[in-house]
Amino acid sequence: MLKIEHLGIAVKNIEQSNELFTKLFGKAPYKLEKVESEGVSTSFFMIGESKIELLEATSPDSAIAKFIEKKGEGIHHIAFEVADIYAEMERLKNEGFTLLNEQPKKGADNKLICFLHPKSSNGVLIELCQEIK
Ligand code: CMX
Repeated sequence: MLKIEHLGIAVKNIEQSNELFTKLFGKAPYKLEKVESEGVSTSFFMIGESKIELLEATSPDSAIAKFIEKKGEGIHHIAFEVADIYAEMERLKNEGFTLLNEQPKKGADNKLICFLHPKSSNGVLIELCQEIK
């Protein structure tokens, strides 16, 4: 793994949270993007070299809706940038981690992504991501 690419935060209302986090960071999000396949509306803030992603559910069966219902708003996942997502998925599978998708999916912010089940990583939802070139 190369670095933490972003932290994902689940929010109930992304418009209100964009205002809140714009005040917190002193700058606006650089990108707003809906990812229909994941049932989320997202925004991305760049803080130095680090990114924060806010996620609001766009449907009641989205992972974010379920998360907020169960745990409330808060940190949802940690995403790590990898050089070769296929190789890293194979490596982690062989190490005993549970991959939530067998093939990389297209995620927000121009990335190929794969999630690891939080039950196989001490209760933390991990995302692998690789920039689509
Ligand atoms: N972090 C830590 N634990 C989590 C979690 C999260 N983000 N989401 C769910 N869990 C926990 C649940 O609380 C539950 O724990 P308990 O068994 O102790 O109650 C456990 O994981 C399993 O939950 P579940 O009810 O069996 O499964 P869910 O339907 O809640 O699904 C998960 C959980 C991780 C499999 C699902 O959310 C998933 O597939 N996530 C990957 C995709 C995703 O998160 N997409 C949205 C973001 C997209 C983007 O970044 O663009």
